[in-house]
Amino acid sequence: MKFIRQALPTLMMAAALLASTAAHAQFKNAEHAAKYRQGAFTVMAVHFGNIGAMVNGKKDFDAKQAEVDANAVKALSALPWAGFGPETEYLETKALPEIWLEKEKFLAAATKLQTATSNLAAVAKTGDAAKLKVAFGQTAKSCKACHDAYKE
Ligand code: ASC
Repeated sequence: MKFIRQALPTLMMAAALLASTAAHAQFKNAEHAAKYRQGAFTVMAVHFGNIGAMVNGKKDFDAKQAEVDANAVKALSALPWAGFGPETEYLETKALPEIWLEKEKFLAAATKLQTATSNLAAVAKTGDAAKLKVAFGQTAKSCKACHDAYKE
């Protein structure tokens, strides 16, 4: 158990690398890769926004819907990173050069988001709205940290 816990960050990085290699092969060119990552972020924001509306009282809380949304956020949060390949570095987007200058730091932040979204999905499954509000806040913090550092 202790070994697993110690090895977890390494295993997660390895999994992320594998996932990025797999997705990378599908891109036609740099523009396509950027469109892919932007699409993943766009869809993720819709589902994350649904949860936000529910936990902030702008929409009635629907546990089943929250679970669907959280599962979508979790799955989508694994995807965009493959779209930040070196060939996309010089495209004109809101992505800042620091992404490519500090790639390891950027990917560590991406891994942090995925930890937060895994927790979000696990909490959504319990149907506890108060706990989901907390998990939503933690995930939003992770989104924001990356936007502050890496998004124009
Ligand atoms: C959202 C959304 C984001 C994050 C971010 C959190 O709902 O679309 O990008 O939350 O604003 O600070």
